[in-house]
Amino acid sequence: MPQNGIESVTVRVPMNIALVKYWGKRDEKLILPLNDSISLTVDKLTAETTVRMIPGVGKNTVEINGKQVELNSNKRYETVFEEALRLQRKRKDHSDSNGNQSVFYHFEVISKTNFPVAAGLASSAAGFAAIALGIQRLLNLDDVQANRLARIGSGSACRSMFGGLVHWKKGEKEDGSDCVAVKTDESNWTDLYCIILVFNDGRKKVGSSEGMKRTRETSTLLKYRIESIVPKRIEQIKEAYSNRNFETLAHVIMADSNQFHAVCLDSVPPIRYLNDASWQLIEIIEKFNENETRAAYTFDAGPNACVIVQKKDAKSLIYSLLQSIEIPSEDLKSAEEELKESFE
Ligand code: 2P0
Repeated sequence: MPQNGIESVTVRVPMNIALVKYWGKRDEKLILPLNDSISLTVDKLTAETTVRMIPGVGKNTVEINGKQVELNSNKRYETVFEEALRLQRKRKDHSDSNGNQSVFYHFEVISKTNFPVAAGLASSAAGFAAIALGIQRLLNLDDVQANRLARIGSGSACRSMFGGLVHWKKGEKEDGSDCVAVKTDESNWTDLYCIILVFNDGRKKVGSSEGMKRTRETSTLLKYRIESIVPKRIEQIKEAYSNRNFETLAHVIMADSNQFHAVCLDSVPPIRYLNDASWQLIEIIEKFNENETRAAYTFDAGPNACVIVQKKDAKSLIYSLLQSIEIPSEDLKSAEEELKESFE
């Protein structure tokens, strides 16, 4: 142990964007959600992560984009490492790659994301999914164990491990054994693009965990959303995705983003994640969709937008965006040239 003499692995894991949002936990320790959620994997935004499992007692360390994470104020990492060691101890073989018996290990994680961390872009999802996948390889864990490991790091991380459209089922059991993420459609809809607009790459004022707790404790709309809205929307997304019905997919995505922000506003004190730029983007998309629904916006716990569009409409959407933000003509020209290269 670690298995196969491997003590260090590097994995690259993508982020995911929720189409029907997860918001609210029924168990904060096990990270069990109040509702199912469903997400699309964004292949090009990744966390490349090296996980080392080092024999002997020592301090765990996590570095993200060149900065050490303060593990005392970020307990989730220790929770994941402790759970990994618990799983390892359950195995019969406790010897390391040299055949030495050892039950003590510590972890070193070095992660690099190619997108802003903690700006409502689900960076923690890709990060914890990468750690879980790394530990899975080191310890030969099964997929359910790895999924749980990702989830107790960050709930939405369990949706980043499969690619394509992923359904995170809340489950019913108290121990969380039926709370798992599954890939729902074997064939990926490959010409869906996700265009990310970063309006603010700073840390958000109300973190997701705190926001979810506040909403669960104070919102009167949340219960209605969970019981009467989410289950239908999950089915609508699955059906629209498998039928490649973009119009229905887009309507459900936008409605659910709006409802998620509505329950945030319905919390006490209210939580406001969208800013003026986010609202401007919503208006641009409404206009772009005037004659035919060709794009869908969705916002997580921050002002940055993710716009989902089919490949055939991506270029015209970007032109509409560039024109709407009135940038100087030379910049527009160079942006157009870059675009040509990206889409041809
Ligand atoms: C989601 N979000 O479904 C929702 C939509 C943000 C808005 O999952 O406390 O970082 O680690 O379980 O996963 C962000 O919350 O929260 C999130 P924890 P997480 O993607």
